[in-house]
Amino acid sequence: MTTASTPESAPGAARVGIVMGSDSDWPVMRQAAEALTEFGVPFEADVVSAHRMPHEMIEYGSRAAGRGLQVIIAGAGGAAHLPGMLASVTPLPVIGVPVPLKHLDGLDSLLSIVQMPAGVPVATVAVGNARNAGLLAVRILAATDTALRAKMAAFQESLREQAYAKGERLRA
Ligand code: RP5
Repeated sequence: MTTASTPESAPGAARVGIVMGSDSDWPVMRQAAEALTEFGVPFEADVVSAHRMPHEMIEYGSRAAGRGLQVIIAGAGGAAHLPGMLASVTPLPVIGVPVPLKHLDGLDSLLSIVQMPAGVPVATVAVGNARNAGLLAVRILAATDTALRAKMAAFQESLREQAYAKGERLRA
């Protein structure tokens, strides 16, 4: 089901599944793929629409853990039911990305994803911030992956150095 405009995968068996309701979400969702690529985390990317392909969506979520995926990143816009529905059929952590559409600035997407009932969590990032979804997936994996944790610590140090450099430019 991979679309022409999405990468099929990064090298290695996918640890993270990136899914989205439409290939029109890809310009936002590709930021998650880029973050995972930076950390060398293998992923797969696909279109799995909750409303247009409900049976495939349930199959994707039901089979994800058994196929070796460890985290799912799901993005959708508008009536964004994909992350929540996946979370209801998989024991894996699901990170939701509210994709902003033409109307309502993504508030509809955000509320559709974040307002989950108790017992079925979706870790929701800011509207359009798929990069943070990728970074959060890295952190989840890093909890049991010391090499990845070291990479994340180095990345965080680079953020600190960048912040210092900005301050130095102001003081100069
Ligand atoms: C949602 O509808 C998708 O996730 C996308 O954000 C939005 C529009 O989809 P297209 O009409 O562009 O395919 O389900």
